[in-house]
Order: sequence, then structure tokens, then C-alpha cells
Amino acid sequence: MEKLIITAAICGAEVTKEQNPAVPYTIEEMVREAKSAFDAGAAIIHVHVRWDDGTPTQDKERFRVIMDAIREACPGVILIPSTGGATGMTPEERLQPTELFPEMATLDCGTCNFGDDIFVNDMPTMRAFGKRMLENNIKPEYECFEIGHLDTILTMAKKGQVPGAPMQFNFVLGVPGCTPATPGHLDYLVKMIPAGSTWTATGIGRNAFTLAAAAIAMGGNVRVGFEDNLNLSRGVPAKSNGQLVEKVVRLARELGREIATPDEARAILSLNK
Ligand code: KMH
Ligand code: ZN
Repeated sequence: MEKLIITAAICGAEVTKEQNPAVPYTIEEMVREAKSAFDAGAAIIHVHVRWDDGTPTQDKERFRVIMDAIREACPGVILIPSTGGATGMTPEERLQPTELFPEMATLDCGTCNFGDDIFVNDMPTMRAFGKRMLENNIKPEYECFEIGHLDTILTMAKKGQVPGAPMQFNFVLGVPGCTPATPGHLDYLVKMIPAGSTWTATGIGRNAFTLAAAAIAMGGNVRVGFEDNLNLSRGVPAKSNGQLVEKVVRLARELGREIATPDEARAILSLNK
């Protein structure tokens, strides 16, 4: 099996310091959390940004400052800025980090319920995001919350509307209102992807580590972090993103998977920048 690529989603757009005081908002806090995850074994940091009061933003300059600061603290790390942002943001707002020409960025593959909200990714939005990533030579991480999302993006890739093979998928399972985080659902999705693709599993909430263990055993990659899960185990808040990554590293060691460095992850993901 390939080495395991661990992504840390250190911040997200929805979680708050009231839920876990270690959730980062400021530049210094973002660097602290990124470094804790990187030092623990994360090759990739998935980046959302906030203003200092915790308000989510897609402001290009905020992304620039935070991504530069993370790169300095975590040499060689792969950054995947979010183009999902927070529910209710416009597509133009959400696209701003692509103007910084990152090597990767997320591309969300369809509309879905998101707790009490609706996360809107209609076809015109997805075509615009695909066009931007083709123009700016950005490899998308295709975020699929539902089975239909995967089918949609595979069809768009066939039509040349989004970057094609080799594609990287992130199966984000367990968002309230979407496909649950079970190994069975993950297995179904993985069987649908084209040969030569790579994939990551993200379990939201209490099933985060069950899904991580399944992904490690199946030969996929894992995302953890405060965006997805605030606890190390039931009722035990994680003190840092690093602690969540450390738990994945322990599971991987037990199951015989080695951890990929950022450059090994670049080779596995066929990154060309
Ligand atoms: N915050 C969610 C509404 C992404 O990063 O691309 C969307 C999200 C997906 O987090
Ligand atoms: Zn995200």
C-alpha cells in the first residue's frame, strides 16, 4: 500500500471557541494549530480563515497572510484552501483564494443540506469553479458529501468542465443531512472512482476515527481536524489539531501504514507545481 497522507482541517468555518477553546481564529492561532498538526505527521493543511473575532471570511489577503505564515512554520507543507467557505457566501466570494494560485483547492461537488443550512453548489457554480481551476492550474480536491456528488463530478470531468485524471476525491461523510460516516458508504463510493484516482475519507463528528481506521485499512487517506471533530474520544476535547493527527498516526502504525511526507504526498497526488 502507498504511504498514508494525513490532512488536517484545522479551523473550518462553523466550529467555535465556545465548543473548544483551541479552535484557531487569529493568525498566530492558525500557525500554532497548523504546526501542531504538521509536527504530528500531517502532510496537508486544509485552510479556512476567520477574522480575529471568529467570523469566517474568504478574503484573499487574509488567506495570503495566513498561508504564507503557515508555509514559514511548516516547510514544504501542502495547503488546500477552501473554496467552500461558509454556507450563504456567494461563488465570487468563495473563489478568492484561487487568485493566489495554490497547488490545490477544494471543489465542492453538489448542493446539500448542511445541518439547518443549505450548502449551495449548483451546476453553474461548479462549472465556474472548474473553469477557474483549469485556468489557474490548480488541482481540485473534489469534496463529495453524497453519492450523487461523485456521479456529477465524474460526468463534468468527462466533459472537460473540471480538471480530470488523476482526480483526488475527499469523501466527507457524516454531515447532518448527508450520507452517514460508515465504512459501508465509504466502500460504495470508493468502488465508483476511476482507476488511478486517489481518495481521502473525512468522518464528521463521533465517527471520525472509525472512518479513519476504515480508510487506513482500505488503502485511502485520512482527514481529521477541528473542522470535522473537536474530540479525541467521546467527551474528551482535543487540546490541539496535533492530538487528532497523533491518533491517526497511532492507528496507522497499528495497521502497518507508513506516513507520507509532504513531498511523498505530492508524488502520490501527481502534483505538478
Ligand atoms: N464549510 C462548509 C459549508 C470546503 O472546504 O470546500 C463547506 C466546506 C467545504 O467546508
Ligand atoms: Zn472545508
